[in-house]
Amino acid sequence: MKSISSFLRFTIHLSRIIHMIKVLSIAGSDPSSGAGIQADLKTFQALGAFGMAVPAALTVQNSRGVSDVEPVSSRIFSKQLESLLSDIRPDAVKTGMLLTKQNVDAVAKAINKFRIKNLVIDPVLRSSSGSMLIQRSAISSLTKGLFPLALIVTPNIPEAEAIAGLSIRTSKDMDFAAGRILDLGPSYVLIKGGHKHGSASDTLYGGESVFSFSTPRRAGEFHGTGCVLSSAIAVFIARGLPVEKAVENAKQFVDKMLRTAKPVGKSKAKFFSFEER
Ligand code: PXL
Repeated sequence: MKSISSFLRFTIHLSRIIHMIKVLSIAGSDPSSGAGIQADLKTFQALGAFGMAVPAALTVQNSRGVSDVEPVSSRIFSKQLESLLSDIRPDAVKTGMLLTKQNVDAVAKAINKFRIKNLVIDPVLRSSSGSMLIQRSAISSLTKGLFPLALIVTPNIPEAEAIAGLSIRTSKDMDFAAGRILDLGPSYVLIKGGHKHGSASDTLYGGESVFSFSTPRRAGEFHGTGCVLSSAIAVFIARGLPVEKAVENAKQFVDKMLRTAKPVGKSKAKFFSFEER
């Protein structure tokens, strides 16, 4: 009896070592690699997960911003999802820039078909430089077709305003917007940048209570913060942490990355180096 239970414990220990946490990003490509699938993959790597990526769109981009976008054709995009997911089962999936209605619909179809439960949606609408990263015709598919499948969606304030259809000035407005977003079907919504002044505060709605996560506001203009945050949340969820804990750990990770971020190009925008210090 004793030998069976120690054998079982040994097997569980071994499976923890052998089992890789696998996380998939479905998002846009950013050649400067501060955002998009490239930043997502770096985040997965930094946090010890096996990262995978299906690009939904290409951007023409450098440290100064996005100057053009083009979708990956829905034919080859759908085939990538089908081929990958029929073989490898990710422990969590994160979506970012999806650009077209066809590609949003293809993601919804794949998430349904492969019964992916740990879905993190970063509802990317615009780049910081102002370029549209989603077509107008795709927004309702994103909110009505994909949000209901999400464990958590992570809008910033302008995205939450656009999705909820109201402007957010007070914390009451934010509560109201969160309620409207939760009505679309995700289990949780994290509204980022709750207080525009003072500390960088994000608010998580959907659980038993509302949680606020504050980290110091770091000086400078940063590239890819939203991509890295949602990717880190996906890794911690893939590891089996409850959503509140996953968000807390991901916020701490982003704050650590902000401390070592540096400009890499001709603009002042700071990029994450993924060095830990
Ligand atoms: O940070 C939003 C974002 C997401 N995905 C891609 C991007 C950007 C911003 O530029 O380029 C591919």
